Amino acid sequence: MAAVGTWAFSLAAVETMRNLLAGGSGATDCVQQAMAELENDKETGCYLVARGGFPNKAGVVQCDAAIMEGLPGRFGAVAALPGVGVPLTVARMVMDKNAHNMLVGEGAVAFAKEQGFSIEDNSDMMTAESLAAYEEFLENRKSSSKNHDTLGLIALDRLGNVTAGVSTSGAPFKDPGRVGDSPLPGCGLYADNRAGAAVATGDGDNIMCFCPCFHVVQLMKQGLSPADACQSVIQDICHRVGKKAIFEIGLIALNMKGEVGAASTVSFPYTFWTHGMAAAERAEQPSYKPLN
Ligand code: SD4
Repeated sequence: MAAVGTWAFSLAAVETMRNLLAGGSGATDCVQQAMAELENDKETGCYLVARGGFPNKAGVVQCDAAIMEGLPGRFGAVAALPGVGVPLTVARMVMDKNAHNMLVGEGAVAFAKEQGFSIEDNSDMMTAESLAAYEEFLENRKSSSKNHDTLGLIALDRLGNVTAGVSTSGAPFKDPGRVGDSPLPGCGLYADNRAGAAVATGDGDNIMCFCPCFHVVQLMKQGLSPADACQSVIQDICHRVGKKAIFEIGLIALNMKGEVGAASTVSFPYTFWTHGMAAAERAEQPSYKPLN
């Protein structure tokens, strides 16, 4: 059993997953429940997660979220979804109950309503801070926010099932309808019970061009450790784009032995717990230094 999360603020979520895993919960329930607690918390919205996240250019908080199990074909996602404090729960319902795997915008809203969610006013998704940041954006027409957070979680349960989940309000002040890497399979997340799982965070418009999570999981399948797999993918991206064009991307991976690894183009804090540890801990992955 093991659990990991992106960025330092994921510690509470990894602790939640540790408790649930120890109590016998399945990986998907762990990821969903731990994610929901932080998604719905206005305090963590400033990390670009659901309620309290930054709105788009039109002032509306639109969220992307996805969940993938390590069993083949088990994936669900929503994108550009407004008015729901727990977008990953809707993504899970898409996986479990819808004939399709990804719903966006109005279609995602209609499905969420069908499932019993009430679509909240945008004002309930905002905080005083996100409103102030939006007003500043309207004045300057550019974002002063350098935030590239996003909550990515992975859990490995006692039955050997691995699940990855990602939730984000996306790039601050994005165009309405913009979809980032987070809900795209292989880009923001990937899971395979024969190898492990990976999640990504950072500049989604660039990340989605490289399918980095799929790549990490394939390398783990070939025998690389999570750390070496993440490092190899970051190295490959750096070689392809060159030092000047390198963008923000952080990867974290977990294999079926419960080993954890990360790599990133920026200094990247993450949190993890593996069976035998008394509590979840923080770790810091130093930035990868490209040679060319
Ligand atoms: C995205 N990776 O939508 C996410 C969140 C983020 O700047 O970092 N946005 O691109």
